[in-house]
Amino acid sequence: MSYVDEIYDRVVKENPCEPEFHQAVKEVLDSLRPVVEANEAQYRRDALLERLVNPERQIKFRVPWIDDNGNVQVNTGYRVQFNSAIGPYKGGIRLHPSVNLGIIKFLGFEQIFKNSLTGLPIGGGKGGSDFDPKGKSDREIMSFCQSFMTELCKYIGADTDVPAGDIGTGAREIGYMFGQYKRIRNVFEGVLTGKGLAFGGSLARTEATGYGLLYITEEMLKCNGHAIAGKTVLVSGSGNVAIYAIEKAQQLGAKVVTCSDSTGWVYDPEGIDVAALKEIKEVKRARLTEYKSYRPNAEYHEGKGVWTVKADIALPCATQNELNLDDAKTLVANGVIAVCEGANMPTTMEATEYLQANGVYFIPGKASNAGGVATSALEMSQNSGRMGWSFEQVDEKLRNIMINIFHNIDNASKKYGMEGNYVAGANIAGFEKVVSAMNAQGIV
Ligand code: NDP
Ligand code: 2IT
Repeated sequence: MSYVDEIYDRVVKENPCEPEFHQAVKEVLDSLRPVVEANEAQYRRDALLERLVNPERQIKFRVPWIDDNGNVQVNTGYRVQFNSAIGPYKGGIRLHPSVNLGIIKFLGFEQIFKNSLTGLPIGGGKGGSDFDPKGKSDREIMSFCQSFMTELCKYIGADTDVPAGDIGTGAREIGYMFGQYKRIRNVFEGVLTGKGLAFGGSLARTEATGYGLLYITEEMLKCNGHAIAGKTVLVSGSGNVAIYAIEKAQQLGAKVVTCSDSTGWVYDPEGIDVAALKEIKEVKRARLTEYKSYRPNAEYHEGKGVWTVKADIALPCATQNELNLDDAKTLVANGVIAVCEGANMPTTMEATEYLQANGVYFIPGKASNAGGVATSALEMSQNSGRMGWSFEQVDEKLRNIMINIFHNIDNASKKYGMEGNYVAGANIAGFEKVVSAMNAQGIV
């Protein structure tokens, strides 16, 4: 049996009931076959793949907090410190009832390669909790965040592990966590990114993931002879990534006609009203059902349906496995030319293969949503240097990073005879830097 297959089988056996982690590992290992085969004897001797798929450390802890009725609630917290070969662990904190160890491991594993692709010195990690922020008061959110950080602060630090936002964790949660870290550890340092601008946050971090997604999409289309201006775009989700993806797509001259949340989706044939979306989601923290009161000509539908609308480009920006084989078939039948992932692993493996087999340009999240973590690394640099850059400076760096990522993954796909396969290109290019650092640092 090949080394790659052996390792995949072991991952499935040794990490039962973690299907998302298996999926993320399978996608990466399948892409790495040509590289692994060319170096098999050395990689086997050094147990390189065994070390790659085993987190350096994983922490699981109790998070007790008091709700507004005076009752104690208990959630589970996680931090998986996956790989520090090229820098301190870096990755977000997800707060969602679906969180479990397997989800955090899939995200942490993806983060290793994503962070490598940014070209900046950051290792891979991820954390989170099964806490559900929906419907909680500010006081309850603070109570949870403080308790979560009371334990997490023992394991993180500006040069050790730097968490950030993800689903359910935005500026409010990062603020409460930062305050508690500072109080307990008595250090004011860049231990979290996505901070408020008044206490070390970076301009353009809020926009970075969505903007970065559009910068790489634009570059990829340009290099394949297409323009983004005039295209019709489907976006799913209506959170941080989706909102700023829509905003930048519109600035680049595209028309975005959909967005969604976990209860329903909107079709606005005149183009999504971003100001309305920001007010509904960022200010009121309300549901998308409210969108119709701002835009009477828009349609609101319960359930899932974004991918049924005819368009040129699809940008899944909500959550994992939200675009399946049936959706991929509908998109292809409707003439979509590109799918670029804003979320982490939103496209199932079968759907990805179908899209690629039908000539759809496909950029995987670890490349196309890397603008968020890249800008987090820029926030870390500004914090270490005790300075701040302008919005334009950060945005320009972000744009250059995304353009570099595209050429890096494009070149890697060509180098291994898989031109245009950006999944293989991203996995290989991300892996090469990590593996060279791991080799240089010996067996650790
Ligand atoms: P937010 O919490 O801001 O928004 C998430 C959006 O996705 C909401 O509209 C939410 O709807 C929807 N959603 C979440 N879970 C589900 C689900 N199970 N089913 C259907 N809809 C769902 O998160 P972000 O925008 O920050 O994150 C979105 C994706 O992007 C995630 O995959 C995240 O890992 C990834 N990502 C985020 C980065 C960042 O910088 N924030 C960077 C790189 C990747 P509802 O509100 O109803 O739950
Ligand atoms: O998935 C991701 O890359 C993020 N949620 C952002 C991580 C970060 O450290 O900014």
